[in-house]
Amino acid sequence: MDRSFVMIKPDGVQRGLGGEIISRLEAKGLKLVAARFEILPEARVTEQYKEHLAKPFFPGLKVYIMGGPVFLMVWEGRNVVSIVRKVIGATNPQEAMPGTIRGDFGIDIGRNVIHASDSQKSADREIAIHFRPSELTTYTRIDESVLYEY
Ligand code: D4T
Repeated sequence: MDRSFVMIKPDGVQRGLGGEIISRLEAKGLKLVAARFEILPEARVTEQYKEHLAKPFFPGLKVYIMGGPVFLMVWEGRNVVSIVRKVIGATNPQEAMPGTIRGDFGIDIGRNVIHASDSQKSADREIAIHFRPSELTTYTRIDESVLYEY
């Protein structure tokens, strides 16, 4: 089964959106297999946002991401990476469609509530940054036999 890395950012945590976000992913049929609530250390923020280190928005992004606790999760399901990207919506909440998490709950691009991996390669890389393999649980959700056609 495929896996994706999802992070409720500090603004999402502070605004009390954690339960709503988890509910949406659970209701979709995705399975939570790992989670941790913490303030990220600088080294993991730098690793997570490696591709953006030279961008003008990076210093502000780092201060914001380290400014409070985040909720790190690994979700599992068939095609989970592309499903979660659709559920969270466009990076800029002003362009994100209503019905998506960013479309419903955000306004500024620098406070876009949630992160999710944008490809399977990114997902594998990001999961490995934040979780040890032993932290990823394996279990069968009781509704799996009716969720999937085959
Ligand atoms: P993340 O990684 O947070 O899920 O966002 P996306 O994958 O949807 O978008 P991204 O990598 O292009 O941007 C990473 C992160 O940087 C913030 N950001 C981005 C910002 O503050 N200003 C900007 O101009 C851009 C492009 C928001 C998300």
